[in-house]
Amino acid sequence: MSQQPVVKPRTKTRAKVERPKLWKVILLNDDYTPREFVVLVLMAVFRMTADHAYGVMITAHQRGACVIAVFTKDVADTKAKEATELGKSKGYPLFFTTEPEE
Ligand code: TYC
Repeated sequence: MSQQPVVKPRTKTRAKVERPKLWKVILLNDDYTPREFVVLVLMAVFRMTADHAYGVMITAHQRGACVIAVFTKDVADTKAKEATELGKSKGYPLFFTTEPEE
């Protein structure tokens, strides 16, 4: 008796679970907002330690911008807006923006 290859149809399907796209929150440098204020905003809105906030602030100050963290779009937009508003409330041009991660 000759052997036949057993060919099983693959009928199993696997649900595709896509991860939500993440968005970067970016801090932009400006010439007017005091460094200490930037640090306070980073600590308040992004729950950073003083050291981490200082590092992020100084990076933005020296390079023009610094990626702060990634979140889902809603959270990134809300935090960027909240942080920008804090600066605005004191008359500072402090600005946070968001962009999608590649
Ligand atoms: N460049 C500002 C100054 O010299 C400080 C500053 C740092 C402002 C980072 C914004 O994202 C910023 N007072």
